[in-house]
Amino acid sequence: EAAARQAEFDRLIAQDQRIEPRDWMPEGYRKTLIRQIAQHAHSEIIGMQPEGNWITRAPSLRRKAILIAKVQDEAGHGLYLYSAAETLGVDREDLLDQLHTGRQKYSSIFNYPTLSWADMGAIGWLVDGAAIMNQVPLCRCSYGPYGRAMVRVCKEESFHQRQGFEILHTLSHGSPAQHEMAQDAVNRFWWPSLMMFGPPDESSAHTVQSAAWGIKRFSNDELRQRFVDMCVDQARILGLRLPDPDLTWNEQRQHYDFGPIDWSELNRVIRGDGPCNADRMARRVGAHTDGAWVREAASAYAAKHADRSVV
Ligand code: FAQ
Repeated sequence: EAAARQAEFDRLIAQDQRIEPRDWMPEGYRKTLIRQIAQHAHSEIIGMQPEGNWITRAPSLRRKAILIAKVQDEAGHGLYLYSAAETLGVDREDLLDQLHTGRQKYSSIFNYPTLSWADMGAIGWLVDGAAIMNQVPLCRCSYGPYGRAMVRVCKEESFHQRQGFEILHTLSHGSPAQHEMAQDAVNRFWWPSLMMFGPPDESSAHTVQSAAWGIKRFSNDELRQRFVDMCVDQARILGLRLPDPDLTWNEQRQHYDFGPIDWSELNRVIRGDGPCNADRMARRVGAHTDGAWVREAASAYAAKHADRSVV
């Protein structure tokens, strides 16, 4: 019977059909999805912090309203993703506990500080841009609940990306000081954004298996290359430079060549030793502790409500 279940799973994957929560799945497939979806969810909620830093200092009411909406969307993406992870038989409380005790990761990019308003532009343009490049193929992920969650998330991310582009475009075409601020933000966020796609293919532990399972549709390096190619033209429209002297069009490859990435930096940040890792974790754990009374009150209210509906 075990062989028949495995064969049915293999058939669904081979025919590019979806695996749903009640279907049998190999333990490794389940574990990989829990790891990736949980990391993704954690990234969304930790990713609220660098932008939250600028809500009170947005340069206009319009910018403030947009930024609040964006950060709220990120909370929503987190909830969506935790719910998708729960369909695999894990508990949200448990996933949060693993984040808080450093047993699960979140994206390296959110461990960099946001030093100026222009960073809101660079995050929108580059970080959300990289997120879209990585997540559009995930809409076709073999696991149904994750793929479906990605459809809505990607629509919202593309709005986020455009608002970032617009912030940078405005600053870049503003006063010399504003242009300088925009350029400085791009200089700081460019290389960390390329690292978001993960280690190079030859040292990516999971790519081959995840591709075979229809979770990953493209490798880390393939998506990173697409992202570089897309950004070069957009930077031109923005009137900003990408901080890479080696960036050149390669006629033969029909892609841009780019300079070497400092992988030791990515490894350091993933290990917990980036500029803001300690800050981000302290803030997250603090918010969770401070929010305990809200969770208790909500549970008490739900219990009371459940009693009443019985009567
Ligand atoms: N940071 O074998 P691989 C967003 C880990 S976008 C930290 O290549 P895989 C939107 C990796 O998990 C950001 N860790 O792994 C937003 C693995 O860990 P392990 C979130 C990284 O999974 C915008 C190990 O290294 N997006 O939040 C990173 O096949 C603005 C080996 O790597 C997603 O999570 C990294 N950069 O490929 C929100 C997308 N790279 O096994 C707010 C979904 C790798 O030690 C504001 N995830 N690692 O536990 C994915 O597509 C994949 O998981 C990859 C990594 C591509 C990230």
